[in-house]
Amino acid sequence: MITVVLSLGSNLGDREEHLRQAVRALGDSLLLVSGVYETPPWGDADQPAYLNAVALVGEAGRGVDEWLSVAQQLERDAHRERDPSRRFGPRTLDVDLITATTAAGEPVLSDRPELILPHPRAHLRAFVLRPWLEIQPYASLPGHGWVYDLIRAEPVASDVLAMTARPEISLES
Ligand code: PH2
Ligand code: MG
Ligand code: MG
Repeated sequence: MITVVLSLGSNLGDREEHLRQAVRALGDSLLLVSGVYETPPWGDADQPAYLNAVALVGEAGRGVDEWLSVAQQLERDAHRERDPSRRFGPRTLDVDLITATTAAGEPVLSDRPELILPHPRAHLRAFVLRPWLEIQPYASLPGHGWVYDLIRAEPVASDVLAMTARPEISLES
């Protein structure tokens, strides 16, 4: 079974409910889910703060392309509207594939434009790395090293300090 690390983010509407709905829809394929963090917008400062979390998922027979379809369906279910002029703009729900790993522990790599794995900006994003570390303390990002080291290097380290854990929000049902 291929396992996939998914990043979940929301900064429009009922952010908590968008994350909760997505996790609920993952059903039995949900293996682990992190806590929720309030995070300042990254990449495009002119938008509301995000709630972010990370999930580890896997389902027998499901490859990375099927997981990309699942992610896009979850976004559609949250009525995500795409603004082509704002690549890093606000959204009801964003579900990104961060890494995928085979049963033998090998990373699944992809450089097709519709699906780049590992995610090309994951190593720069505290809102991905911090919750990921929580559920997989020994995770590494292929090409970049241990997540534990990545979150201690600038500029990510400063961004981690600007995030707030929201322990009162639980995505586990
Ligand atoms: N997603 C973006 C752009 N900026 N900033 C934060 N804090 N969290 C996100 O999930 C996020 C972002 C586009 O994918
Ligand atoms: Mg994204
Ligand atoms: Mg996305």
